[in-house]
Amino acid sequence: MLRTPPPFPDAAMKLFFSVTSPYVRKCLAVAHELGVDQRIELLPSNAHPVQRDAGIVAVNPLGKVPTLITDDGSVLYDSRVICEYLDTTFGGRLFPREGAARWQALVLQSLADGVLDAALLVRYEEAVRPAELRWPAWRDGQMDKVATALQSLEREARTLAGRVDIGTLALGAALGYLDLRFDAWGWRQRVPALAAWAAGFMQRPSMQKQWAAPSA
Ligand SMILES: N[C@@H](CCC(=O)N[C@@H](CS)C(=O)NCC(=O)O)C(=O)O
Repeated sequence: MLRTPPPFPDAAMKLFFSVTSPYVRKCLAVAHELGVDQRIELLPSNAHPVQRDAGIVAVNPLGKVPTLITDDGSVLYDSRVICEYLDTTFGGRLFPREGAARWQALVLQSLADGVLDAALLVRYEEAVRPAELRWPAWRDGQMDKVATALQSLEREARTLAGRVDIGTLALGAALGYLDLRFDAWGWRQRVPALAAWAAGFMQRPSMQKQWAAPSA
């Protein structure tokens, strides 16, 4: 009898997945750069800060995506740990091993993740929090974090040229999320030098690829 082939040939790792999560996208972009994204089975999930996903909580008490189950059954989170695990396991150089390049890449990842943290809080404020409980000044403070982070990157945009590391991949994921959720905010008009860098970087296959989990 013929068997239906598995949707992810040679899949050994499993990733709790959300199509819109920028942190998941960062991990999958790293996996793609390493040539192993097809080895990761994507598990449909519904991470949510209020209606929590029991399936994720069962393995990651924070209930967040991304959460990775490795081929030996270890559970890894958050996105920074997963990205470093993938790079180490599959012989990458996306995390420079030492010297100034290492700290430059890690700080850029922290800055890009900080943009995401602030943007996601705004997203939850607008999409999850009941209207009567919203606090516009708090939302504005979060968006100001995004703005000051991008202004800092604008001043340093020339240092991004030619780099493909965990910092620039995290930044690509962050800018992609601004496109997805905050298009009207117009980040490109605010930071033209960063936008010029992104116009090239976002053409990378790891930035262009769209992943989807099999339907449940
Ligand atoms: N620092 C974490 C952030 C992950 C995160 O906040 N993921 C969101 C989805 S984009 C989530 O799972 N939210 C559910 C929750 O806050 O409980 C990482 O880098 O992985």
